[in-house]
Amino acid sequence: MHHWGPQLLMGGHGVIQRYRRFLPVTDETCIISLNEGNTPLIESHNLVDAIGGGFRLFVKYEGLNPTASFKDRGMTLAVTKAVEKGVSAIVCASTGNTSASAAAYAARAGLTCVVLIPEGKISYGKMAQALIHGARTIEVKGNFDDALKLVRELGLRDDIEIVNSINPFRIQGQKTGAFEVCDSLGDAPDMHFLPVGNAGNITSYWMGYNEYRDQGTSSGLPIMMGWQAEGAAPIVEGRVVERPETIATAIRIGNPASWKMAVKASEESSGHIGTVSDDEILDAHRMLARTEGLFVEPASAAGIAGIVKSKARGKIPDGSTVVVTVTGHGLKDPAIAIENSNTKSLVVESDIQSVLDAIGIQ
Ligand code: AN7
Repeated sequence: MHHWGPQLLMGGHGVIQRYRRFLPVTDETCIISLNEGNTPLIESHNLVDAIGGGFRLFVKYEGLNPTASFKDRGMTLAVTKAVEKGVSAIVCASTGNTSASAAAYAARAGLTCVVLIPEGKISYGKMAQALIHGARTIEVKGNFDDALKLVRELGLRDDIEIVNSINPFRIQGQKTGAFEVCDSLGDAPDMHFLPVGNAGNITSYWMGYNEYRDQGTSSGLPIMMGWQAEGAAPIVEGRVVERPETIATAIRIGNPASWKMAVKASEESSGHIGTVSDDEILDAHRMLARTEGLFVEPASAAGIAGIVKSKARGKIPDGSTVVVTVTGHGLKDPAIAIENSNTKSLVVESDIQSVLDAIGIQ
């Protein structure tokens, strides 16, 4: 029998409902959800074969969240808690996905949303999302790190809540990604690959894997393998990067907020945070689309590029179970996809012979 109570109608079947015993909510909490999470974990034989075989690979396809990135897992909790606290507005700095998610959840909750984005440096799809959901969209003449500094100042006010991952509820919500991986596989994987920008997600996964292990739901912990773009690799270089540059605009970040936590995850798990070049990112972007039919945005392909690199260096032991989180959908950035496809559409006259000629068959 269904109970269409107000909480279920608002809360749906998102990650807070499913993992509420691990999250800071009560029976009274009004959950703001768009039914995020429960994304597919897709075994990818073709890609493994293409890079030399020897291990099992599962792709956590986070582009299938409501706003087409993993950010929704943390945003449902951050906005739920902002409403509980009684603020009227939320604010974030973003390379595009956090702002898209914040804008959507704020609309759902009836809150004002302010987003600060680096001028000219977020993809077209993400800009569309901020605008269509009615966020007050401010392009800052600077990069993400400059925008986050401004947001920290705005957050000092009582009436406005920061929903960047410096808000601990974001990390709490995002840890559900690790829970879902363990629930799907029946245990934790041996290795977990993912891109690293502001370093919130690697922090979240490590927290989630640890909580499941500590309460006995899973038996072990994965080796955490994080990947930064070569031109935006502060954690790898051990210094703030003043002018980060990469084609993967989502991870164009020079001073990550969760820097220390990312290093902790890497060290405690005997893992690694490394770099991949823009060319390696683009190759991985195309390879995943061609071999598996999975379309992701360039930043998400950084984790795939990390797998290719690690395999080539003999860092993935034979027989390993490997998971990679691909963080955002390919349609976020169609311009790059068209450029990176290395192919063109053909324009022909509207007759069968022209079409046959174009296809190259008689
Ligand atoms: C597709 O939206 O920082 O290391 O402001 O959009 O948790 O920051 C996005 C980051 C990876 C990096 N993949 O995750 C933002 C933002 C995609 C992303 C990352 C982001 P974190």
